[in-house]
Amino acid sequence: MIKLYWCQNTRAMRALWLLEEAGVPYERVHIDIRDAQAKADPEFRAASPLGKVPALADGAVRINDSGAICAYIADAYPQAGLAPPIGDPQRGAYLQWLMFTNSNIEPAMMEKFSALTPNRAAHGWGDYASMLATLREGLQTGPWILGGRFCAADVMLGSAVYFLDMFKILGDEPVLKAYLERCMARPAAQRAFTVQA
Ligand SMILES: N[C@@H](CCC(=O)N[C@@H](CS)C(=O)NCC(=O)O)C(=O)O
Repeated sequence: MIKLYWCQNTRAMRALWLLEEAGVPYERVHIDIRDAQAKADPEFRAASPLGKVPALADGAVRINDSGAICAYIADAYPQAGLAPPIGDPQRGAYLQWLMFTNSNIEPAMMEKFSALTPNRAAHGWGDYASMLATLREGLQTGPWILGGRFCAADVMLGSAVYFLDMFKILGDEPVLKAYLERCMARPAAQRAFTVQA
């Protein structure tokens, strides 16, 4: 059975949300990321050498990146319909948006927090404003990033928008706020975001 190393109010919510969407059995293992002893647990470190959550163990498989974990779960359980299969015309757009959170939103968010001067040409993520504009444009049609079909990329993007909103750096973004509301209204998201250690 899948073992998910998790801590509340962290990026681990993404993996938990996707497991809930998939409706597959899993074991949730709480790792308090503020507790050095808990993070030193050898089984946890085998799955997460950096000592970060989420991390996943499934048989011999070990993954420690939320995007990779979401990709793995969506592909491992095709019956849940959370990823367009290889050969599907939407597979390319799916992969692009699945990666967008960790490759664009996260670094742009950290740049914003650190008040760094963006260098659009040198930085792979452009800058905060162009990242937001790209996401807004992608969600213009909606309701989900691939249109009518909810997928694992929505879990990655929805949880990222959740953090932007929580950190009060989202700004006046009606399209993104409406998307966030749709995401949070999903029963699987509610379960994942409210569960306690
Ligand atoms: N790129 C990783 C980032 C994971 C990450 O930064 N997790 C934070 C919590 S949100 C963490 O575990 N921090 C604890 C630490 O670094 O000690 C992912 O998306 O999974």
